[in-house]
Amino acid sequence: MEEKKVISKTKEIDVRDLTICEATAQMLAKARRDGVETAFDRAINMKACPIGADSACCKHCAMGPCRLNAKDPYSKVGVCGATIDTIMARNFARMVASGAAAHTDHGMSMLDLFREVVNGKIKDYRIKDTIKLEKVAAEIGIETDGRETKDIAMDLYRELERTYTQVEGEIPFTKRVPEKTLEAWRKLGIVPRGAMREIMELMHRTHMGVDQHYENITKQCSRTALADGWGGSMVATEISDILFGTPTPVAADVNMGVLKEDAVNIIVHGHEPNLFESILESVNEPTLVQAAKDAGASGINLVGMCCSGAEMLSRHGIPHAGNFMSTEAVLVTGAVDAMAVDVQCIKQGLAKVAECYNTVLLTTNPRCHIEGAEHIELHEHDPKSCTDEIVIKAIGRFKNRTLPIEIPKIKNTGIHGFSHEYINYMLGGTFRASYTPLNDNIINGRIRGVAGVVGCTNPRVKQDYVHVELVKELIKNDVLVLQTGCSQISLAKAGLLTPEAAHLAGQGLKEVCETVGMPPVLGVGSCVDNSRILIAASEMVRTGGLGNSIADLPAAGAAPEWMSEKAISIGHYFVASGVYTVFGVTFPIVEETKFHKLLFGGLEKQGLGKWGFAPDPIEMAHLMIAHIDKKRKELGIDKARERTLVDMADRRAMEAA
Ligand code: BF8
Ligand code: SF4
Repeated sequence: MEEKKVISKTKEIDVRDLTICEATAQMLAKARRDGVETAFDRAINMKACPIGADSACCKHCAMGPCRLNAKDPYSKVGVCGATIDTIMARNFARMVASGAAAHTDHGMSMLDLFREVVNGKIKDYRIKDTIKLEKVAAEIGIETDGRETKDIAMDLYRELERTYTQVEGEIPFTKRVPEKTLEAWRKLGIVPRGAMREIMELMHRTHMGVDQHYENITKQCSRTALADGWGGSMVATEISDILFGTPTPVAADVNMGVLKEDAVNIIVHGHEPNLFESILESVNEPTLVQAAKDAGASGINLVGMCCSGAEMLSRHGIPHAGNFMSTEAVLVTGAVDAMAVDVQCIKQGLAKVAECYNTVLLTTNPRCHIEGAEHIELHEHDPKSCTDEIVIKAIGRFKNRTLPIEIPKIKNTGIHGFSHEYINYMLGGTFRASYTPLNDNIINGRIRGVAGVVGCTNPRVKQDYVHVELVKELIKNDVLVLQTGCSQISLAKAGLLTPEAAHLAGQGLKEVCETVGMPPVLGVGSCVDNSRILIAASEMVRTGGLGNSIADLPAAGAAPEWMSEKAISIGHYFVASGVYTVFGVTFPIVEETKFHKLLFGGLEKQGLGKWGFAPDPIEMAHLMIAHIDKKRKELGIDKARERTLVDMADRRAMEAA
């Protein structure tokens, strides 16, 4: 009885109130007709716990769990005496620890693979980008002149391993951090030693009865988050580029219309590029292509989702079917013959939906098994045995398709793959690749500032809506937007990752986009590729004219529809790097507490950035723009913008006359 009531309540809500993604809405409507439940339904039926939402509870020991009163936060303490600030800081720190662990473990897997490729034990992958290999090696002080690639690569491996295992000292990529930023970290004692050590220490300090000063906990929190951004995530990005190629702009299709009714459709969803790279070889294997044809298919159609999808989109122009909140909906098409997953952001609910539509759901990574899904492990020494098997299973499912298929006929073409190297080249030209033109256009005011808009989609808000409205408002106000992860896919579906979208930008940004032929919104890749934004920010500081630290830049960040602990870790490493970072949806904190004041203001006074929160996209945009304007004023370049915009208006008026 209870269950019936619950389902009818879900049905009252129009699918168009759940998402602005037309394809997802169409599939949610079909799911309802088919009696299939998704995370959207569960989010409606499961009210978020209000105490947890405020982070006002603790279950770190068996004297509790303890609940404090968010309305009167200082009226109570936990059984051990822990205050609201201690409890919130510990909870927040553990989100950072988990998010940082996810990125750094992913990075370490890439580094393991790199080592085995370099020493010749793995033969299915190879070093694809030797130029990048040498560049990264040189940047962290490895001699490259006249040396064999293999020797440079082995030294690079040994050096980068310190990112994880080093117990004392500073992680290698701190060499990329602008001096003044690094100085602030050193003063605060938050330069990461090694990720393993930082995460371990953070878990220790948040244990019952250890660190009970929110400021001290926050320090270790920053140190751990920095070990993610300038450590694990950066290693994942750089090693993936070295092994699989550095992205350059490529036109590619996004949305569910990339599925083909007459082909064997395989989706890869997850985060590590190795599974996807190998399956790309498998789907081109002549014997497997023939097997698909023998089964009556026109061919094999490989598409991506979420972050591994975003990496393949950037590197190879592989089509992308959608972001996090579309992973169940895409199965409702009935057209997906197999979905192969590895790690992170893989909803357990996929197993049930896959079962309803006879889709083969396969896990491939030893870290991630799902009850009800078949596990075929990917061994990097012989990856093809796993990926060939996935293709064979998909062909088998194609042959036995019995259910009707409905594929939303929506496809959006956009340009993806703006690595930090390419941004450099695009703006500076082949012979004088540099960030100078970007800085010049910021200084003269055509570009007001730069924003990173990143992160998840979350069924607690209308899918894609906050991302799209936020980005539109930013570019309208001449803010150049860099994007990663699920957010990039939201905007790609909205058609903003095209040079033509320049007409939505303000006059100044529009002029720059039209001159260079670039979109006002640049897709830079997956979530670990947020490290590219850090590198771009450092380059901007180094190029000159925009201050001495990342905190001086007219820049801001946002994750408007975030949901994961990884997003919190990313948010915090941006904040610790000096960036004003605004989150939407909800924030795990009680406002006006000491911990809240520290995150939302105190850290900035220490030379770092600060957190912000606004669920409304327009309000969020204007918080970011106000910050950018404040930075322009501090840099003394606020007047230049007014002059430039007046100049442009004059010129336009003259042209029109
Ligand atoms: O790392 S944006 S929903 S897929 S956590 Fe996950 Fe969020 Fe998507 Fe990639 Ni990032
Ligand atoms: Fe309660 Fe303290 Fe135990 Fe947390 S650590 S559950 S606040 S007694």
